[in-house]
Amino acid sequence: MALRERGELRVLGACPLDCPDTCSWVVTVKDGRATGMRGNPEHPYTRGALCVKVNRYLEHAAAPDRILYPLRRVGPKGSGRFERITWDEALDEISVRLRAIVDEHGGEAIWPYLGTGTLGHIQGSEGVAGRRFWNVLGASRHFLNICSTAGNAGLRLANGTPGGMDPETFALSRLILLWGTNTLTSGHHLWRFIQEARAAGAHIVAIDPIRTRTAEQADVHLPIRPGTDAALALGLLNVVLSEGTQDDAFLAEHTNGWADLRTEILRYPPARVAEITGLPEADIRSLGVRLAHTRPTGIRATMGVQRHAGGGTAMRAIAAIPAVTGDWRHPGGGVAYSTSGHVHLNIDTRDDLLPGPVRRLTMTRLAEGLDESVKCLWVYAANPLGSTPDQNRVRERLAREDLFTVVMEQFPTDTVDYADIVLPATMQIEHTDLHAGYGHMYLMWNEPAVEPPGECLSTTETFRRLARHMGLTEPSLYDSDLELAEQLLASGHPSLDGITVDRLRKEGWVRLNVPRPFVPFTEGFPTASGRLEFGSGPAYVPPRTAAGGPYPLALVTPASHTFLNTTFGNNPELLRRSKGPRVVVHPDDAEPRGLRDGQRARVFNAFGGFEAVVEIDDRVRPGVVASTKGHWGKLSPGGSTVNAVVEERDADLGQGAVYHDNLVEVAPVMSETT
Ligand SMILES: Nc1nc2c(c(=O)[nH]1)N[C@H]1C(S)=C(S)[C@@H](COP(=O)(O)OP(=O)(O)OC[C@H]3O[C@@H](n4cnc5c(=O)[nH]c(N)nc54)[C@H](O)[C@@H]3O)O[C@H]1N2
Ligand SMILES: Nc1nc2c(c(=O)[nH]1)N[C@H]1C(S)=C(S)[C@@H](COP(=O)(O)OP(=O)(O)OC[C@H]3O[C@@H](n4cnc5c(=O)[nH]c(N)nc54)[C@H](O)[C@@H]3O)O[C@H]1N2
Ligand code: SF4
Ligand SMILES: [Mo]
Repeated sequence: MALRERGELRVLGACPLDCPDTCSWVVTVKDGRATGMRGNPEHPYTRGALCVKVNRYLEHAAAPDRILYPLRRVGPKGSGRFERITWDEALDEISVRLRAIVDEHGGEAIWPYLGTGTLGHIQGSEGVAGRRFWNVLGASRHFLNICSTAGNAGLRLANGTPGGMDPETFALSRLILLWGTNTLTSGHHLWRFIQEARAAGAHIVAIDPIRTRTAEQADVHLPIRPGTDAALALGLLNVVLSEGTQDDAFLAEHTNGWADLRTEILRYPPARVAEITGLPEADIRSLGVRLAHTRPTGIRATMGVQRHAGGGTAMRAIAAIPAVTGDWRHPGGGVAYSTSGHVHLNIDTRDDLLPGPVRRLTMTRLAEGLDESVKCLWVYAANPLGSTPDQNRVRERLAREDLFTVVMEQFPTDTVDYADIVLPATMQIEHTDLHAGYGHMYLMWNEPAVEPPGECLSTTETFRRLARHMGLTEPSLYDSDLELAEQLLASGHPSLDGITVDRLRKEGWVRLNVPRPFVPFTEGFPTASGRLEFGSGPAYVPPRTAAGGPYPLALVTPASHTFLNTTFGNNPELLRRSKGPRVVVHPDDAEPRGLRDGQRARVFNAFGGFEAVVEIDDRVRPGVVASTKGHWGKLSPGGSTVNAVVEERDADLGQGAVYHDNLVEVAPVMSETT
C-alpha cells in the first residue's frame, strides 16, 4: 500500500529477515528517497515497534560498503579484490561457464546454495527463488537444513506438522514455559502477549543454560545442562502422573502410543532427571506440580532447543506435554515452535521441469559436499563462510581454483571474498515480495518503496535476465513478481479464502482465514491416523557434549542481540554495541584456566578456533561457555568465528545442525590483553 500525505509517500512493507516476527513496516519516501521507517502501529503483532537491528535498516541500505555493481574477481580467491564489470559482461561469463559445466559434467555439478537472507516467498528461501531456473539446468537440489529441521521433524512425527499455537494466544496462558528460546532477543514481539498473560496472573519459567535477558525477566529460571531437554520433559510428565492430573480422555481420544510413553515416563523420576539435566530435583518437582495443575500451559520452544545431537527427540518429547495434560483443548495451551505449518501457499517450484532425478546436497554439509563433483557454487541470500559449520574446511573448499563461484549479495561478506563473480542484490525496500511469518498468523505484502541503487537487481529479475541471456525458452522462467504472487495464493486452501494479491497490496497484511483465538488440532492432528503419535524409539538422546573427550567445556552459540545471523555484522554501530566476539565463562571455569575478565582468549577444539574477549559471569552454568553467532571473520581478531569450532554433524532427526552441541577449551591469549 502506498499513501501520499503532505508530499510524502508512505509505503507498507514487511521485514524479510529470518525472524519469527515478520514485522509490518511503514517506509516514508520523499523525492524518491526513503526518509524514514517504523514499525506499523496498526499491525496486531508488530504493534508499532521494529527492533534494535532493523531500526538501522535504512542506514544499512545506504551504507558505503553496499555492493552496487557486478564484480569480477581480480586477486586470488579470498583476497576480496574485484573489478567492476557490466551486467552484460557478467551474464556472458556466467552463461558460458554454466553451459560448459552442464555440457561436460551435467547439471548436478551446480550447487544452488540458497540461504535465509530473506524468507520471501518470491525473492527468497520460502518460495525457493530461482528453483525453476535450476530445474531447467538439472542442477543439484539444495537442502536448507541449517535452522529448524530437527525440531520440524520431531514435531511432524508427533503432531503431523511443525505448526502449533498461535503465539498471540500466549496472552491466555496461565503457565508459560520459555524453553530454549530467547524471546527478548530473537523475536521480542511475543513479549507483549506474555506481559498480558502475566498481568492476568500467569507464571513465567525460562529453561535455558544461559540466564539470558529473557530468563532475567522470568519468574523462575531453570539453567538446564545443554541438550538434556527431553529428559526434563519426561521428568515433568512423571510428576504430572504422580499428581494424577493427566487428561485420560484426551489421551484416549486423540493419541496413539500412550501405554509405551507412560512406561518411558515412569523411568524418568525427578531424581534421575536432576542427574541428567543438572537441575535441582526440587525445582523439577515444583515445576511438575505447577504444570500438573495449571491450565492452560503454553510452551514456547523454538530453535535453540533442537540444535543438538538429540534435538529432534527433544522437540518430540516437549510435544508430548500438552497431549498428556490435554492443553491442546484450550486457547493458550500447547506448544508454539513455528507457525509455518499453518501456511498453505502454493509453492510451485516446477520440479516437472527437471530433466531427470537429481542428487540433494545439504546446506550444513558444505565442506563435505563441496568436492570435485561440484563445479559451480551459486550462493544467494546466504553467507556460508560465516554461518555454516566447520568454517576452516569450508574456507579451504571455497578456495578451490577450479570451482566457479557466483555470489548474489548486498554486502562484501566473508563468502563474497571467494566469489568469481558477484551480482549486486536489492534490499527489501527495493523489491516486491510476499511473506508469511513463522511466529504469527498473517500474510504480509512488501511493496517496493524506492528504486534500487546502482545496478542492483532482485533475485527474480536476475534469474529472468540470466534465462534470457542463455536463451532458455521455458515460459514460467519469465513469470513476473505479481504473477508469482498470484500463483502462491492459488492453493485453494481454505485458510487463504478471500486473500488476493489486490487485497494484500491494498491492506499490506491479512490474517490467515482461521478463527480467533486460533486453537489448532480441534479437528484432529494432521498425522496419518488423525491422532497425536507418541511413537517409538528413544525418548531421550543425550547431547554430544555428554560423551566427554579432550575438550571439557560445552559451547552454545545462540542469536546475538545486535545481528540477525551474519546480517548487520558489518554495521558499525551494531558491531560497536555487540562489543565484538565474546565468550562468557563461569567463575568456576575461569579460575583454573587463569582467565581474567576482559582478556583476549582463544576458544578451540580439534576443528579450529576463534578469538573472543572473556566475560566472567555466572549467567552461564559451570561447564558451559557461551558466545553468539553473527560476527564476520574478516572483522574479527584472528579472522575466524564461532563456526570454526562447530562440527559438521547431523542431529538425530531431520538432519538438523548441532550449533549448540560442541566441546571446546578456552585459553588466554598471552601476548595481548584488552
Ligand atoms: N537478534 C536476533 N534475532 C534472531 C536471530 C539472530 O541472529 N539475532 N536469528 C533468527 C533465527 S535464524 C532463528 S532460527 C531464531 C533463533 O532463535 P532461538 O529460537 O531463540 O534460538 P537460539 O538463539 O539458537 O537459542 C535460544 C536459546 O536456547 C538456549 N539453548 C541452547 N541450547 C539449549 C538446550 O539444550 N536447551 C535449552 N533449554 N536451551 C538451550 C540458548 O542459550 C539460547 O538462549 O531467531 C531469529 N531471531
Ligand atoms: N554458530 C552458529 N551458527 C549458526 C546458527 C547458530 O545458532 N549458531 N544459526 C543458524 C541459523 S538458525 C541460520 S537460519 C543460518 C543463517 O545463515 P545464512 O542463511 O547464511 O544467513 P546470513 O548469515 O544472515 O546471510 C544471509 C546473507 O543474505 C544476504 N541477503 C539478504 N537479503 C538478500 C536478498 O534479497 N538477495 C540476496 N542475494 N542476498 C540477500 C545478506 O546480505 C546476508 O549476507 O545460520 C546458522 N548459523
Ligand atoms: S528482525 Fe524480527 S523483530 Fe526485527 S524488524 Fe525484523 S521481524 Fe521485526
Ligand atoms: Mo534460523
